[in-house]
Amino acid sequence: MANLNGALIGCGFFAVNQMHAWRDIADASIVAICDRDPERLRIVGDQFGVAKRYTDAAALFAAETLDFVDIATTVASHRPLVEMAAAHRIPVICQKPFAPTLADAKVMVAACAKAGVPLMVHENFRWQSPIQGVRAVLDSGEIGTPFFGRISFRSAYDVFSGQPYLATGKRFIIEDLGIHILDIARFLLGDVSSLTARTARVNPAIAGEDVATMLMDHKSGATSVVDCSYATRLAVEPFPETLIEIDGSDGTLRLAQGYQLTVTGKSGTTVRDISPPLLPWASRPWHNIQESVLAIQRHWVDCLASGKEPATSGADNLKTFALVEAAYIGAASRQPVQIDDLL
Ligand code: NAD
Ligand code: 89Y
Repeated sequence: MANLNGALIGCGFFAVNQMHAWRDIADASIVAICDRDPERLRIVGDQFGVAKRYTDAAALFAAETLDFVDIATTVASHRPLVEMAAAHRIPVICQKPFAPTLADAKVMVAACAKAGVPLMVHENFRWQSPIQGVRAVLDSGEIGTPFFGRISFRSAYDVFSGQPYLATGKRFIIEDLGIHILDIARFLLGDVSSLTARTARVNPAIAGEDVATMLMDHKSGATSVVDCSYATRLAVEPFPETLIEIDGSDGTLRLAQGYQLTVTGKSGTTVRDISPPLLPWASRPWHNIQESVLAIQRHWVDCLASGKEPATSGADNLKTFALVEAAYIGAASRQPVQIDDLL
């Protein structure tokens, strides 16, 4: 496969993981980087040996010949940057949350479709190997047809020290973290027809909600509970593990803390440790997320080479984003929200 030349826009806290992962992918290179903060540009450029550096994305697009662009800025800049990529007909990856609102997200997906450029949202949690392991059990038919799921992320990890902006937004856990857990629910149990939500703010030092509980009807007939909290102190801090319970017509699976997967199904009970690998550049407890960054970026390169649509394409992500929007609407109204009415 020919080497793909990419550029990274946004050289902040999380982009460092993306840069490490790009270095591990033989068929792609980051040839230019951009950040409006010259200090971040210097740090990431020096760490990864990238000479071409821009403080202005428009200048980057004007000067470089690119096979793709990887947008790792925070949400406010996603729409203008994705639209800029579409205008230059450059395939684009964009970090989650894809947009500030579902209306913006729809416009961004339409702009890329009109320009004929591939668009993938960096929705990486479903690429974590333990989550892929759960999907493989469902695909094997061992537990039959799922009728119930609980996808749970409860923690008191201090995410604000690395990402201070998370403490200041009116929206917090659903938009930032719940978006991943809702996407995992879709990945495992299929698309959703309706959602009921309740939220709370426990930490008085932040502006948004840090607890969210969502009940969903899936189009498959399954029911799920997605529950997220950054106000839950436990004996052993589980960050950033997603815990999963799925009951099926022929058995059950449980992904418990410590990446222990118990499957009781047609052939009896098995217990396996499906811990993610610790990549050479990764560090605990983030290694689970870091491994998924490599997996999703590899998937992008495969998709560009084969012309396949990415699993978390912009169009796919609208269905996850609609769940985020529905959760905020439903938490405010205390009424169930029909998802197809939003799409
Ligand atoms: P950050 O604030 O540390 O970094 C963002 C960088 O983008 C900053 O250096 C900023 O100067 C730069 N930037 C902003 N607007 C720009 C523009 N228009 N042009 C050029 N540079 C610009 O933020 P972060 O914590 O790295 O988060 C970035 C994104 O990654 C967020 O959307 C966040 O939700 C997401 N994130 C994803 C995961 C995941 O697992 N997928 C984990 C953490 C963060
Ligand atoms: O920003 C969030 C994400 O996407 O994964 C975990 C996180 O860093 C903090 O909630």
